Amino acid sequence: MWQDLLERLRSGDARALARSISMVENELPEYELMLRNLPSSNTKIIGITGPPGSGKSTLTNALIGYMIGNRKKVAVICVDPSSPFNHGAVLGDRIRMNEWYTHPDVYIRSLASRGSLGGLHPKTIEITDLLKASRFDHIIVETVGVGQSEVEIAGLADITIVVVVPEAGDEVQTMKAGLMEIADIFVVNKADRPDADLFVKNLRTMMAPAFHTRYHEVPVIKTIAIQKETVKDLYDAVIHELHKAHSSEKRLHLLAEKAFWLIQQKRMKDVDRAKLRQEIEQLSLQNKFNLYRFVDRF
Ligand SMILES: Nc1nc2c(ncn2[C@@H]2O[C@H](COP(=O)(O)OP(=O)(O)OP(=O)(O)O)[C@@H](O)[C@H]2O)c(=O)[nH]1
Ligand SMILES: [Mg+2]
Repeated sequence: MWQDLLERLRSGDARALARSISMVENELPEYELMLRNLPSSNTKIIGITGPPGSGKSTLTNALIGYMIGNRKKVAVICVDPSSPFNHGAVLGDRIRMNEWYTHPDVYIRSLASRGSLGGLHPKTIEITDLLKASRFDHIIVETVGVGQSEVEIAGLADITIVVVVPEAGDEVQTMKAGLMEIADIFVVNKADRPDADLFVKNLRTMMAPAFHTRYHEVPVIKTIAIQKETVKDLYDAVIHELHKAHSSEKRLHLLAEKAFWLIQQKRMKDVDRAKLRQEIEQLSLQNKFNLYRFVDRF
């Protein structure tokens, strides 16, 4: 019964959470009923994105340590691009966050993304809402900043951390514009590399209010994720930005983004290219095809 499952989920039962997630993932009977009855929640979602290999999982691992140290319960979702290398990525995350997999206050789950072009798992919103209904203080969603996923994460997370690594001097200029726009916090990881300071300086100049349209300066934080203690500044910045993200303006913006996405999913549910092609072929054979009459019925 979904009522019973939901009740156990709300009390923080990890097995009920795992079951609810697979129910939603596989659209098992009653999953929609459960979603329709989720309580409202104030738990915030922290998005972490950035180029492949920039150290997102290592940073997340260190962040979990800080959060646990502050007696918080943490859930982490890792969205992996579903490519032939998928297993490698999942394995990578597992190794990187290895020490937390069995901790009672930590829940870690990997989800495959929609396709090789990136983008989030189709049920990411629903799954994070399940986490919000359970007893977590922090929810972290890690996505690789390729394709669409970084844009989508910004529409889902209350704050977005963009993780980059120092590159030779001028290359800051060539950073994907999309990543610049969505960052609430910039992390320059692998600061043990030479030129890290120069890179940070260039990035700060670029992020200064005069250079972009945002009303506040985006913090740029240097970390060496493999040395966990360097993550303290990041943790403090996260807490600071989470307080700022509490505004009703941001909340409404995110809810509208999520509603838009879910409506889009719902409307497009039965529309698929192969089926369209088949129907068009049928109509064409009968010499009845007109593109505009055809799309009218959707
Ligand atoms: N030198 C150095 N290496 C680091 C640092 N942080 C992470 N690494 C290494 O960089 C590699 C990639 O780290 P991950 O944490 O897996 O990076 P990721 O961004 O999660 O990678 P994907 O999820 O595959 O995109 C690993 O070998 C880490 O040990 C750092 O601060 N300095
Ligand atoms: Mg990773």
